[in-house]
This record gives sequence, C-alpha cells and structure tokens, in this order.
Amino acid sequence: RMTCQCQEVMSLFSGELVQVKNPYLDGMEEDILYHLSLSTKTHNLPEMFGDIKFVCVGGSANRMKAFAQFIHKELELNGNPEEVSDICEATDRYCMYKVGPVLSISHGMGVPSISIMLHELIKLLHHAQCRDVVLFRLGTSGGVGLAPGTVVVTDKAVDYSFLPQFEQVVLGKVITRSTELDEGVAKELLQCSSELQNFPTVIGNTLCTHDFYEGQGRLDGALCSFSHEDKLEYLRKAYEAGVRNIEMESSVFAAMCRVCGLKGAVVCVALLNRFDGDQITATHDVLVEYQQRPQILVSHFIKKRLGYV
Ligand code: R2B
Ligand code: URA
Repeated sequence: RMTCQCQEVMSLFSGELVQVKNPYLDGMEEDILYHLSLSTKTHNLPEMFGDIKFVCVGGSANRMKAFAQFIHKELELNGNPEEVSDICEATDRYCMYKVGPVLSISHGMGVPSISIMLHELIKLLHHAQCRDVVLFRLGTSGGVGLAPGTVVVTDKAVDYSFLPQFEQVVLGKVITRSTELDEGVAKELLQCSSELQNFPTVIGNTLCTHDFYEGQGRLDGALCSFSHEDKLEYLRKAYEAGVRNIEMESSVFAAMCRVCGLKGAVVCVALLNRFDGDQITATHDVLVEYQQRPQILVSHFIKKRLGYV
C-alpha cells in the first residue's frame, strides 16, 4: 500500500510535461480557451484535468460522446456511462468528456477546425500540468488499395506531393513543419490489433487534404476538373509513396504533437477503397461498426497501458 502511494505521488512529478512553444503565454494574467469555453481564471485546470494520460480526438461530436461512454464501460469506472457530461457545453463548437484518465474531444472536419481545437487543448494540458500524455486521432478515411473496414495506423502524414510536412502561412510566409508521428506508439497499436479477433490493420502513410471532393481526386463533387484516368494515376502514385488512406486532419495533428512533445498517433478506418469508387455506399449499420474499430483498438491500448489486460 505504502509503495503504491509512493508510486502515485512520484508519477505526479516525473514524466514529460506538455510543452507550449510560445514565450508570451506564461506572462498572460488570464488565458481564455475561447472555443472550449474554459479559462485559467474561472476554472481550476490542474484539478479538473491534471490526471489526464490519454487524449482521444475525432471529428464528430456524437462519436466522441459514444467513445467516452464506451471507455467508461471498458474501464469499469463508477457511475453511469450514459450520464457523461459535456465539459464544453457552453459552446457548440466542440464537445469534451472526461472519463478517468481519458479525455474525449471532437474536432470537426478539416485542418482549420482541428488546428483551433489543438491550440486550446495543448494549452489546457500545459496549464493543467499534465505529464506523459498520449494523443490519438480516431477517425474515418478513404482507403487506397485496402478493403473497406481496414484500420490504418499512420506512419507519416503526407501532403499533396506525398512529403511528410505541414505548411502553415504565418505573417504572409509559409512555415514548414515535420509530420512524423511516434513510431513506438504506432507499433504498440499494431501489436494491439493482432491481439483482437478479425481486426485487419496496417501501418501506412496517410494523405491529408484540404477538401473531400476534388482535393481527394473524387469525380462526384459539384466541380471536377480532371478525368477518371488522371484520378487513378494520382492514386497509383500515392500508393507507390506508401499512402494507404486519405483524410483531412492528420498533418496538422502530427505537426503540433511533434513540436509540443506529445506522443501522437492517428488511427483511421477506411470506409471504402478509392480505387473502386468515390461514393460511400456501405449501409448505416456497417458504417457504425467500422467507426467503432479505431475506438476498440485505442481502448485495448489504453487498457494494456493501465494494466487491465
Ligand atoms: C474524415 O472524414 C471527414 C470527411 O468525411 C474528415 O473529417 C476526415 O478527415
Ligand atoms: N473521410 C475522408 O476524408 N475521405 C474519405 O474518402 C472518407 C472519409
């Protein structure tokens, strides 16, 4: 018992802190996390969030609520999983649920939306003095040469020219940041997938785009400026560059995790094989089941890390 308490106290003071890379931040009297509807003056962030070890983000508010309820059951915590409450209920931009050491947050669609949330989330983890946090993006994607339902753990997030970089315009100039993710966490996730039944999972590069239609080479948008052959050639080149799926947030997620010393992983299920088409034709029930797969994988990872399995 004594040793156990000692370990708990020790772990509060050891381990990697979340690093913000902004010299102005610590000089601010108050920090308002506007889109999360939280602030350093009105909320005791260390008390509310100091024990967070796993942060899971995903596009849809409903899916992230479902994940919070799922992880509540998986971790066999006290209380009713149905009654998890939205910490950010004062805003309808994002939703946030805390379940033991796990935080579940929605980020909307696309790089600008997730980027705003990540700025405020990383500041939140910094103000709360969280240590040794692992961040996961749980999402959907279009598969490149994969059977629908396959889970892709991202090796590198790549841009339109298949380079592992994220370009951000700052004061009218382009800044380029690396998008390599944590190799150890990716390998651990792949190992977790092999311990689950019927769980097709690969590690591959993820192409991050700024659009779902033309930007992902779809022929079915309101606009289309290229041919079917052009599309297939681009997908073939992507495949040759190691790309196995396409989505819309991984690059800024990877870049920000890296700069701030957070271990990050991207886990997305492929809803279709883009070599076979553009429209998502799977039934509602099949799509619901596919979207549970990243949740099941990350839940298994968390349970292993916490010594449940
Ligand atoms: C995957 O799914 C969304 C588009 O349907 C987008 O947020 C993404 O990255
Ligand atoms: N999300 C995407 O960004 N692309 C797809 O094809 C499917 C889901």
